[in-house]
Amino acid sequence: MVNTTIKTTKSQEVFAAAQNLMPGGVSSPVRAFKSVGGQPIVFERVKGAYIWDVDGNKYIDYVGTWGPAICGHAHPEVIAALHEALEKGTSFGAPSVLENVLAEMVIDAVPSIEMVRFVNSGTEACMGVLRLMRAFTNRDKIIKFEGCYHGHADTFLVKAGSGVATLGLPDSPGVPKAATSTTLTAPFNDLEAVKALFEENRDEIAGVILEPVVGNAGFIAPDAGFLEGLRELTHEYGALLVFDEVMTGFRIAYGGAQEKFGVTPDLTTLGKVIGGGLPVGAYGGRRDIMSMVAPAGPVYQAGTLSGNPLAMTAGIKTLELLQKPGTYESLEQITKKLADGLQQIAKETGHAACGGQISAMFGLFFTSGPVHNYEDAKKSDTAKFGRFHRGMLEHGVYLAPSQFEAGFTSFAHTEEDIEQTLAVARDVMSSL
Ligand code: HOZ
Repeated sequence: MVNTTIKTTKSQEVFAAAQNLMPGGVSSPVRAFKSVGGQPIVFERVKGAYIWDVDGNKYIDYVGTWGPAICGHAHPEVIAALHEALEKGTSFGAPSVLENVLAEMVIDAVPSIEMVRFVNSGTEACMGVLRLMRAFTNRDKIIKFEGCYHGHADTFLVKAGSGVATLGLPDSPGVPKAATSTTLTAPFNDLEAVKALFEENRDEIAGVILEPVVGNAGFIAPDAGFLEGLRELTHEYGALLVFDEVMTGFRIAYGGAQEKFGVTPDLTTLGKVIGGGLPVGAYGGRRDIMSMVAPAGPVYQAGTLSGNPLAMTAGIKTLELLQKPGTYESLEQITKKLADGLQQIAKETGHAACGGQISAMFGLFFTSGPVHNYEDAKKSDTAKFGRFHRGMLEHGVYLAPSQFEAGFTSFAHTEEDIEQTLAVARDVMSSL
């Protein structure tokens, strides 16, 4: 093996205590190791492409705090900007120049966005956009895709990905039937199924929401023509098209998946990268639709900490860093090396596997594939993924603890990090 097996005594002690204090010992279910076995490691600090646990072990990190850390953790320029902003206060609850700056950067970058509303998380962004799409169309039903995750608002907890898929939960107790009776679902990459739903529910569907590149059922790319087809269908049936780019925004390309694939939705949700590691979400889109949001219009949505100066500062600096020439080329190159390498090693060590990558987002399924949707993803050998995850962790590589999550790289990851990761993967896969 490339590295020695780690000791995680302190992590285990802290996590044991946490389980009496917080449900499952975590602040979000995806952080638990329920589907991969073992216990979460407890973090002490993060820097660049690395994390350190409370026992002093160092790991190469491919979770990147679930997406935001595209510049690497605690980038010195982000930290310096935050220090400066901190001196001016932690919360205003009032307009600031910083909001204008980040809003302009988002509007310039993301093709669909003419106006934007800042919130505090991806969940909030999707809740806001849901109300807006219903208000604008005066229709209640929506179409979402199996395995896509749009946060934990009631209406979206139907065949949801991420932690819901990882834990194999049925639709959540506590969600009133009325809240999900308007949620229609289709398999990802299946235009015929979407068309059938539109036919069966004529003039009732407000819009279609999707992750244009799925990250919450593992990494699943859109088939050629799928996004374009959704654009045509939504136009044909008078519905809105909404891209949930919480994961893909500023990651798949500076302008998100909509820039990469040349398909412009009506509305977009953002999060993760635009907060540079602080809590931020946003939704935006066509000016005529966004003008309905209060106080410009009647659609109510609010937030004490929305547009928070620290979060805006981290977001602005992160987007500035991403504008440096060559950033996305090098993210693509390094992530391709990793994703191709993992598939090749799986093949050479006799495992059925498939995967892929776009820019700084990647995945590996333990199934021969191809994986076009959540049903395909579920054919993965999740027990094998659990053993793979454990082996990688024990030798210094931190992957998302679920077969149904995408992996993330950053421009802090070096060729050497990738080579070390692949060397570990070869050893681990050889002994699976
Ligand atoms: N959306 C993320 C995972 N797919 C992470 C957010 C969470 O903690 O659920």
